Amino acid sequence: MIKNVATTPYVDQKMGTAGIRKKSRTVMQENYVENFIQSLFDAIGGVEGQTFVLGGDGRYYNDVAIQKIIKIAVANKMKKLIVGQNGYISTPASSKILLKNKADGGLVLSASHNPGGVDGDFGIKYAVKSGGQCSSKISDAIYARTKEITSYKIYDCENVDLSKLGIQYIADTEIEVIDPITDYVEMMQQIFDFEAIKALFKSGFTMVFDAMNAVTGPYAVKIFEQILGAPKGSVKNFVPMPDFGGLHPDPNLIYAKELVDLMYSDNAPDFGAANDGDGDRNMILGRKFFVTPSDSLAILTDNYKYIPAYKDGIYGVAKSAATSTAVCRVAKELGIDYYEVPTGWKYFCNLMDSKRITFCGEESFGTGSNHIREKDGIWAVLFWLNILAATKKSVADVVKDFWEKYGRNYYLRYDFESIDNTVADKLMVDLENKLSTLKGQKYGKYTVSEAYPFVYHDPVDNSSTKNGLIVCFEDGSRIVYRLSGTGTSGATLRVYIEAYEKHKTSEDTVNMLTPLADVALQIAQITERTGKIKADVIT
Ligand code: VG1
Ligand code: CO
Repeated sequence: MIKNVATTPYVDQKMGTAGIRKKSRTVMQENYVENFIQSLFDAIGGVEGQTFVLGGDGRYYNDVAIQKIIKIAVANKMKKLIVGQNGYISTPASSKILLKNKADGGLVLSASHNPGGVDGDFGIKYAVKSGGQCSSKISDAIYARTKEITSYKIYDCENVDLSKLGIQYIADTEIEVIDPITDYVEMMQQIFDFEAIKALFKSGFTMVFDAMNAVTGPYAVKIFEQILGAPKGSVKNFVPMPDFGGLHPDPNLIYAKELVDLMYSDNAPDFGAANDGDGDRNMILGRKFFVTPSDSLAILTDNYKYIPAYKDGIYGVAKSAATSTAVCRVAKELGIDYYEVPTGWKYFCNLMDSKRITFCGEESFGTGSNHIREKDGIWAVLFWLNILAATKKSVADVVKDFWEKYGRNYYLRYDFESIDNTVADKLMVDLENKLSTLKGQKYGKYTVSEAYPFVYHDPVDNSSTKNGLIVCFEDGSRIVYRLSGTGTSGATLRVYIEAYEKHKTSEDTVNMLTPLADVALQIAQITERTGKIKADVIT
């Protein structure tokens, strides 16, 4: 019943920042998923005798793609597949399940924070034994294989019933359908002080968690309402839907509008949070108060002692280069190491494996720790709840006290979307060539102190990765330019702007950063080259 099916290569199956990410209609083309999965299996030397974890965020085509993957895995003689019930697993839960079962690999069917639906996006993330997404070396090998594939193997059988928990066999492959929530919840209970958070809710504390009709809904209902005692109804949009109910499941001030409006109204609860499509991103809000992800990472680090799992001490911390330098100040104060890596969670994994870091984060609403090898949305929310329970402070007071101690890094990301790829590439090449001439240049009150391409040397595997261009100014402000690696149409230029103030900590962020944003446009000639006079999205 193993069929060998002849196929022709697709030339665009290259992974970006986090797996392969395409328009749904692209992925729905004949043999598209089949080619990619067979190429992946080939490139890693086959999967005979191996165990994989498999699931997704439930977006459109999750149900079709998962059946194809199961049948290809069976035909390739995989020993065991651990599949989330109904095909669902959040990205952080998948990493946990992979590590717990010592599986060889994991596949998460998700385009993360990108919209879903037939006209939305689809994607596949591939994790290796260590629980984190594969290195560029492996993704390059997979890409090379996709360009030469001529056939794939698939097992000819009925679709597998993924609704019932338990074990079934297809040929010699064991398919175990698991509840994807249990292990994850247990892990959270081991990390945080659930009793303290329960007491907080008992005292009348209120929260709203917006699952954005995506994968974390059932995890959040279980943890926040059923276990911790948040009032029923605290978790909104908790039923995962294939098109996320039309929402763009990106937890930021723009796309999590319903939550943001509530948190800025007079009926705001004490605490608000949201996760993205696959549950690895988080947004944290207080009453009429927004916590930037960069500050969040720094604040969690500064408050590690309140968390049972970390109270005895932490290793270092890491951030992506584009993330603000707030956490670096905390690391210096705590006397721990800090690292700056390229954008993409995979770059943190070697640092975690080698016990160099405990916490890490990205400006793009991602925070996490060495409990798994992915960023973790619910973990970040629980960390905040634990801090609030321990300190009895409001979110705003926690953040303001932090600024008081360390000063404030005003921070925004400006995205210029759907730029012609050639124009975007040329902009970056020309800008890179210009960097060496920028030192000492004055732009209004800003003088360039240094400008360089960001190159990361991994201290563990000695690999080098170039990602983004950095311009620093004498007053400590920074601009970082890079092209997105998760988009599905044209290029997105991301410009990250940061200004540090030791004492002026209660200004308006946009007012503080607009002059520097104008400088950023000028240095890279963004308007001249793209025709855009301002960013499409500012977060
Ligand atoms: C974006 C973010 C990056 C994040 C990546 C995956 O990448 O900027 O910080 O790691 O998405 O996030 P890019 O290349 O578009 O800037 V997700 O939630 O896919 O797993
Ligand atoms: Co995500």
